Amino acid sequence: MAVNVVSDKSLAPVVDKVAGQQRLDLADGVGLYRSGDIHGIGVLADMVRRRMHGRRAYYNVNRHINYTNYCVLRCKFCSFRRSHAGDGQDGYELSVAEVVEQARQAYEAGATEVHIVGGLHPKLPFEYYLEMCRSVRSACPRIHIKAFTAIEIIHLARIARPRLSIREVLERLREEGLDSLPGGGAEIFDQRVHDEVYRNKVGAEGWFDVHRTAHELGICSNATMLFGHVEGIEQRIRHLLALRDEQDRSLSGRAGRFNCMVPLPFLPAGSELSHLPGPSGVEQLKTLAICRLMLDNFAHIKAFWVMFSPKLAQVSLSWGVDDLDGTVLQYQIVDGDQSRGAAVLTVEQLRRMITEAGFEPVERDSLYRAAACQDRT
Ligand code: V47
Repeated sequence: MAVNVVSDKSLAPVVDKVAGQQRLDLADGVGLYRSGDIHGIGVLADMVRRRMHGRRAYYNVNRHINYTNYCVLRCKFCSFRRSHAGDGQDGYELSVAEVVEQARQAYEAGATEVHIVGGLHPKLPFEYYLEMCRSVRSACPRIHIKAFTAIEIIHLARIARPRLSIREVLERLREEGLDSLPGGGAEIFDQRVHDEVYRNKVGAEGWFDVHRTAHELGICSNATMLFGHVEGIEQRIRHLLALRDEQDRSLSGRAGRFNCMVPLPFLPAGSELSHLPGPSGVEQLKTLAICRLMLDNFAHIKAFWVMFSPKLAQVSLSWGVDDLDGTVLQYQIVDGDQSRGAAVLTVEQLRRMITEAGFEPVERDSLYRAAACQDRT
């Protein structure tokens, strides 16, 4: 490959490695972030993306369900949580019947997946979560239930009576219908950032413990990185390297794996860090591209359009992204005002976004199989 795909000559060693399909290291990742060559970085990520997926761009038909915004944690980046003791009027918790009703409506409208997460509720018992999976499974027999971040799984292990191990919690949930885990709660795997922004949350060790155990059990999961708050670029690259190492271990001997990487741009509004600007559009595109370049053992890079905006997500298809998540229908995690929580794109809108960007839209199921989506009766 000619070095002139990039105008920043300091990226020449990275160009050679990408051309030779060699792994990038910490210095390469930091160099990419420091470079101002946003076009060159995009071209490199697009080469890798095209090698893996051609011009295919994936989406799914899904619904996100947030069962409660009550949370015992106080993460500074979060605008979603409410205190159960009542520091606002808009705390809520859904009954199992309400969760099932939302899932059923989505299922009947063609959804193949529900993504169910919530705050760490101080009172709901373990049985509530089991019943939720059981009832959604019974109402929507063929839907894929992607539910509970690693942090919620650890919370469930603590509140179960008698107390259960992570493995036992995952096994019980799977018996009731759980199919996979979303990637939330990873934030940035760095102790300094952890202590500054999400001090009371379990750290990297706990997050990896849950995902490792899930993969050992054959339960696939996703990975995330919350970027653009108080972390530095070296911490971001170390985060990606930790995920890459774990994926190596899963791919070489466990029954499950990370299905995709979901970088999440920090959205400051309504959070305790609302004085920060959040990542710029260029920083967002760069991060997506760098994820594609660093994570050579992750099949998919997802730009969750709700957080990036549909327009930036569309452009990101040329910066290494191959997946836009789905139709979504309501999203509350980054919107403190529940009345503004609606977010939805129709299948037609998603497909048009992809086609206009020069890619071929492919509806996928939760495990990235295209054909399975055709039969969902
Ligand atoms: O864990 C919270 C993040 C995550 C903010 O696995 C914020 O397919 C930005 O993980 N600004 C939840 N981000 C969302 C998530 C996710 C979304 C879509 C798909 C998948 C998947 C996973 O959102 C939280 C946290 O890391 N978050 N607050 C904020 N103000």
